[in-house]
Amino acid sequence: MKMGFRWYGEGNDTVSLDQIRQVPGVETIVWSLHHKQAGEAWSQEEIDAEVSRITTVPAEARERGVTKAFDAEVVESVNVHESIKLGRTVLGTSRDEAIENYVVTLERLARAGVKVVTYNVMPVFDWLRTDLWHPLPDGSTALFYDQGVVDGMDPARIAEAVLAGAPDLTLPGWEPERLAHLPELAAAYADVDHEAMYANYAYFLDAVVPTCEEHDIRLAVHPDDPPFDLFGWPRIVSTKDDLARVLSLNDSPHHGLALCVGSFSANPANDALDAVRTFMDRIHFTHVRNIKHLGGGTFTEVAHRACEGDVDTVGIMRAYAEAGYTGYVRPDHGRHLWDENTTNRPRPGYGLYDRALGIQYLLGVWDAVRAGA
Ligand code: DNO
Ligand code: MN
Repeated sequence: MKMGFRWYGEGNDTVSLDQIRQVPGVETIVWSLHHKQAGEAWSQEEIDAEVSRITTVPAEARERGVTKAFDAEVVESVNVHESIKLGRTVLGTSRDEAIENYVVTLERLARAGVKVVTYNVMPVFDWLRTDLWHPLPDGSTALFYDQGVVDGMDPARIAEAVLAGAPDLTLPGWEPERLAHLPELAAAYADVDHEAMYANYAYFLDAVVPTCEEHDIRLAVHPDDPPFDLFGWPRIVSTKDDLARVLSLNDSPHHGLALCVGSFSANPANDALDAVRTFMDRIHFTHVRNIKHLGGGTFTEVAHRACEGDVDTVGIMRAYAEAGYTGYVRPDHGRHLWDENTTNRPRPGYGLYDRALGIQYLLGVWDAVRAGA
């Protein structure tokens, strides 16, 4: 297993590589070119520059005795253009053009030493929360999902409000640029059901997996977050049956999962530990974090420790350790601690402290099991 830490890049993240270097156990920086739009090909120059930023130990650190560099083996994410999910031309891009650029990007990433590429196939939006700074009783804040708020949400009206300049409504994946396209996307999704989504996804896999095999780079799909349909748009990576079907779309071991146990557990009917055990040999990357159900579909993110929430993070790490898992893991989101939400305002879920604590907890379980305790 290799422990990773997501980093949004120089000037784009409140956390620095030097700070991450002080978190024991981190080997892999999970990165992306966050300015790239879905459907665009990434240039070799930009890829190489970012990889070298991550993998070079600065001179001061070398002088202090740092010998081991981070690797840049995991990318999260190369986003899949809506035309691919819809199986038709949308926003001026055909799916074949978008796929061609995806293939080129994979080849270039492989050339730079990347081993795993994460993505998701959620329609229109990535993960959804209703409060990014929800206060917890201990004074920290966490990402929070209130089903009641979502039930009353009309994306079309939110799009209008955000485009008219209401910044408070901007959630992850709800950037004004994307919301500007909402009417066109909503109309396109009106004709696409779950079956069509699976067929379009299979078409994509057939087109990209041969490149993955040739260049030995593995694809890892992140489950839907939350794992159920939203706003009437079809989600197809939500349940255990979905994961099995997704994997059966293409038998190549280069097509696998970025099993996010926090996202998956947001549906109380899902059993993340069971999914880890079932799909172990196709899990290339995993996010281990905890959430707590509050009833009626509402949940909050909590600390990584198993007893803090409803995800059996101990059982999950033990399952990975017992299987001798050789893939990548990261703590995913954390709470915002010690006033970091008011002082340096990290990206929601991506502060320094709680992810560092989470890593120590996860590695503690891993080390104990591996030591035969
Ligand atoms: C949520 C996060 C996601 C993830 C993307 C992968 O749990 O891990 O934002 O990065 O969905 O494409
Ligand atoms: Mn995740």
